[in-house]
Amino acid sequence: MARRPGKTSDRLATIHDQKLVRGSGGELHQIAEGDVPVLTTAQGGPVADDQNTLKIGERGPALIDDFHFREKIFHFDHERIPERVVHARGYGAHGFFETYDSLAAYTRADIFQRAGERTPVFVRFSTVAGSKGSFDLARDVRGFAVKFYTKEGNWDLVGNNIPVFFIQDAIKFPDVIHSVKPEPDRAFPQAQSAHDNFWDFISLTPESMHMVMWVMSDRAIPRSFRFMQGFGVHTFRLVNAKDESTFVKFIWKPKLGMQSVVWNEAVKINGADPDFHRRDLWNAIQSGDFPEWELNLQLFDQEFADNFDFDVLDPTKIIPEEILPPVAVGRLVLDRMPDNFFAETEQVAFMTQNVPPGIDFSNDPLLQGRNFSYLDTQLKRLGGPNFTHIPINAPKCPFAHFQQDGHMAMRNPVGRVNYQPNSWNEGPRESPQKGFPAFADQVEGQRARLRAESFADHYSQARQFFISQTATEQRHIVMALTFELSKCENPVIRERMVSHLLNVDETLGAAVADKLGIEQLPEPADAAVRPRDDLPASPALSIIKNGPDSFAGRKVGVLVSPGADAALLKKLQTTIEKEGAVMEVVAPKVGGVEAADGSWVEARHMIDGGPSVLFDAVALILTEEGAERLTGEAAARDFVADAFAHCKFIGFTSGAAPLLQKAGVDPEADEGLIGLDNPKGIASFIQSCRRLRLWSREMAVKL
Ligand code: HDD
Repeated sequence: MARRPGKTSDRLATIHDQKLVRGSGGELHQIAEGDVPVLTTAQGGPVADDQNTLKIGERGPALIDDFHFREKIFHFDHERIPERVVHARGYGAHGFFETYDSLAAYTRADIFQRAGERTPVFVRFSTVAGSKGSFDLARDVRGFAVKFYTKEGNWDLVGNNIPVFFIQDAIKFPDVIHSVKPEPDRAFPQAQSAHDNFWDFISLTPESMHMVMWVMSDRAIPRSFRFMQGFGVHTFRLVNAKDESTFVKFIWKPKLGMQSVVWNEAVKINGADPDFHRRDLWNAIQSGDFPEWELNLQLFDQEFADNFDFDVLDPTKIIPEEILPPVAVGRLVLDRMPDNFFAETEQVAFMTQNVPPGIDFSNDPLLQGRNFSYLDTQLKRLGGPNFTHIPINAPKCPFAHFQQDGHMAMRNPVGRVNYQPNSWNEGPRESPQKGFPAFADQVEGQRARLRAESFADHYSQARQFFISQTATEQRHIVMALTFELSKCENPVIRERMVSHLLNVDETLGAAVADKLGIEQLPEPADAAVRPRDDLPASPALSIIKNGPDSFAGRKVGVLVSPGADAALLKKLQTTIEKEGAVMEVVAPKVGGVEAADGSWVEARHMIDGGPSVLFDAVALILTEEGAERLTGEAAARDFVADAFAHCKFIGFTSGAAPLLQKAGVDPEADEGLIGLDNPKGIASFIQSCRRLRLWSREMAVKL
């Protein structure tokens, strides 16, 4: 029955007299004097009753002079702002960048002048295609945008976790994005590139082939933001105090090493925990396990650029690390979550054109187009030209200008003068010494809409990427392409894609064609430049070849049953934590289980809510009776079967045998199944976990 309060004035008197406050469910709590601030309107007026609109009598009608109601609903109605047209789903954190050594020889940028200098940063990670409410484990590029609040203004390095891009010229950006987003008539699929429009555009855009290799690789399904690289993509310039320029590419390398999940796992994670990446970053930072990346620079001069196989202005090309080794120049540490998601992560405005003196652009046509787009989009998204007044976007150094007025102006020039030059000797003046000079590049040429011939080779580096992968990673690329193209209804698109893949690598093209049931291989696509097959493999491009050899930052899920061995569990936990990893207990019921010694084992998850896809490795600490009982639960069988199929290391007590058997897992199947009963069991389990996955199992499980 609905609550029927008495006369409002009576009820409030009661609340005030007794120092009571209403909880969100309407319940009353006693409070100490001065504990709770009075609820007010946005105008600051104290609110007497926030539970009932103003009415005539008890049963209405409602009255329009209820200004509190009107203001509250008005504000609620306008809570949403347009989501980002790309990279809508993202998650941010605060931290700092620490410069290792002075880079004064290369750049005059203040941030790089002093060893040990710390600069505050805000970083936002994102997916590209999905809307704000989409799931984290979509196969997609991840944004890696860093705002450095330097002493010379904000520097935004707006990068991705992939060092190349789909297109060479910014004019094609709306097309590539339209093609990947939900198709306009049916408004699906959400956060997926597996549909006709995307592959239609891609197969008609050969310059995207290198990027396609990366997006179909495991890079596009990272295990965590903490385990992925970041890239500035374009060639930029560093400019020193003598106005000498050095070209530079920016690369972020995670201290915890790279790691990805497998596709079957990604699909299940999206169901089990759509916020998997957010939660991971939140948990890591809140528990003091601060993620770190090193900023690496690839520095080169004009002579290197002239002699390199490809055009350094072409954003579909990399410079292999083996040719130009990156140099670590500083570290990025994320150590604080925002206080409020909307105020900071949602309202943060990254812009490629935000560079301090000493960092400058190249003529990469993608970068030049971006330098227009990012400012433009903020006007739409944040509603006016004063988005730099929002604290997350405001510089943290002193600033002074004559920009004034406009929507939501928080700061306006003080005094009489709002222009310069002026004869009142007021206000800021430009400084040729300190200001951003723009590098004095010599340019000449005819005005034309042209694509440089030096941008014409679309396949050679795609091939180099493919041959640099381990057999496991190559298999994942074949499976990803097969899955994605299988979702295309139009067979012409599939064949057209295969014709490109044949130019990348014949075995790749043939393998995908075979899985797609294409019996007659198409001719390789026409290529403006003959694809090269002499580029050597670049081991730096493989995730698996560059494993961290550490289990730090990872997570073990331990399935327990009533009567579990508490001492063994404790020892396992201590060993896992010593490794810098985390253990979470999964139990048949909410709450936990009583161990054999009568102690209570607290569980973080109940089996249905804690599938093994949420963990990097699993352990089964079960009694035989407990395992028998779990054989009847699909979630428990899947816990084991999935962990095995996803090539995870599985530690188990002998009591777990019935569950292993029911899940179709032979405890002797391979070295990834490790008995925990023997004295060295736990040590050897953790040692194995450092390999992250037992990839040799994959052929046996044929995921
Ligand atoms: Fe972009 C957002 C990265 C090409 C236009 N982009 C955006 C974000 C990232 C990137 C990480 C999210 C920033 C955030 O977290 O708020 N974009 C890239 C990279 C590219 C790239 C690495 C190629 C090397 N982008 C690109 C082009 C254009 C844009 C060619 C347009 C010509 N990007 C935008 C945008 C967005 C954006 C429309 C949407 C929201 C925003 O800017 O603030 O302006």
